[in-house]
Amino acid sequence: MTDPKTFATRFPGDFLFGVATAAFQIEGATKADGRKPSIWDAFSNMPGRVFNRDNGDIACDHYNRWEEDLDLIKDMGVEAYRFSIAWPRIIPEGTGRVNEKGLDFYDRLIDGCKAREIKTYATLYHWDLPLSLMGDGGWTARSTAYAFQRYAKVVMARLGDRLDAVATFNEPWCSVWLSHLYGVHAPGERNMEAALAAMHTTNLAHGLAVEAIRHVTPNVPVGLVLNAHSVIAGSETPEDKAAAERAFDFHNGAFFGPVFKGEYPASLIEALGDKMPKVEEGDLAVISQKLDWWGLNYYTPMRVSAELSEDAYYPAAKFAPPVSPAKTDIGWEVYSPAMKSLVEDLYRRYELPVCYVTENGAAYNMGPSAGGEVDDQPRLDYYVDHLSVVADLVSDGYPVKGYFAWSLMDNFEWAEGYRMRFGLVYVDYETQKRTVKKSGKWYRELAAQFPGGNHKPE
Ligand code: IFM
Repeated sequence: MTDPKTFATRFPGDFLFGVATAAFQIEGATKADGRKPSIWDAFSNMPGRVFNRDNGDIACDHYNRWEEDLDLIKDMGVEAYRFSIAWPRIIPEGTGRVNEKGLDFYDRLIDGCKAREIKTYATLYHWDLPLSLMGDGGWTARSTAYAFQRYAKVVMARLGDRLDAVATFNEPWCSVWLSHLYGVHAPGERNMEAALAAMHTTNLAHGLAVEAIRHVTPNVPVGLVLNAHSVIAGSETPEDKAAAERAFDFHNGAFFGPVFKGEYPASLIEALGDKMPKVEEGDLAVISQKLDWWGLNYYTPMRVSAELSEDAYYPAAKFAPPVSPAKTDIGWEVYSPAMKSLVEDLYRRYELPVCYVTENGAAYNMGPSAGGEVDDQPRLDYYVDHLSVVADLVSDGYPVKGYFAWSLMDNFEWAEGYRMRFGLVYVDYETQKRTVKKSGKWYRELAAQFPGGNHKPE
């Protein structure tokens, strides 16, 4: 086994190690203290959308067990906790009435982190749009961007003084393409025009929120978390290479372009411009305000080849077979070199600020043995493999400042329900017992090497 103490020497002393979660995936208590439904409550209660018709009603019961969970984080020795704030707890109908009890919960959580000397990295939107906003069209409606700006303002005014960093959105690729084009995530739409509208509203909402955050809490570093895709051509043919470039524009450029360059990719505009919503004057300037940091969520590469059929629609790219035989239980190829080339490519293409790896991890579903131990060696290997890439990036001079493992504990894995387990900590959903897995113990030893972490030097 890779010795965590030796491994730690590959990172600078001020490198930040953390763990990440998201509200809907762990909190449960979906009806408590004035929370109203989100699009994920509705989606998961619809037959055929989520495996086993699992929902977020109880999840990890973190809403009630947050103190125990913060103790777990403290015990893991990490310096920071990345969590998300649930919009439907704060402004239950999306617009209008502010729910103080919802804010109180995050007040307690953040104070709990501070009391344990754990840094707070909050995300404002991790996919739980208040269901009421669907009445106006959800993310396809421009008005949702302004509702989000107000929500950002409310959150920052109450909680911002104790946040170490804030992200506007988590993985717009998922809440836009996966949710409005591929129909896999809520609200389950499959329509290019709707998806393009969601894309622009989301980008605009990000920019408007940055404005609001800077106005209310100018000292809180603000960023955006993107699941950038490492798009790799399935072969060296010019057709496959061109397909990979189009796929890059579609999957990455739709977000990186407006945010970091103030423009949508030319190939996207050329192919889909007639289906795009109106981009109003000034929108791109709002969207492209300079950020303090950005977050990379990386799991697996995206291999593509050209879709040559006559009626193929943009980006006319289909998935190509994996190269590495190793797969996680969710079926994702394990291939860490793609993480390195992705970061290099992104810094070549865009002017990016400092980066945190805000998510990385693997689904392996093994549970406790008779003795109660969870031996998840493949997850541990995945972490070593990918953290090794992060260490190489840092020594090559890329400004990667920290790493958050996804996830602290097993949780509601969206359309996969509870069957896919990404945690460093095993959750028994019957009893809500938490058991630190072998990978969690290893991560704890790694994090403990960092004097900047919550383990103070003797
Ligand atoms: O569980 C998700 C998380 O909510 C967002 N990033 C990817 C993870 C694994 O699928």
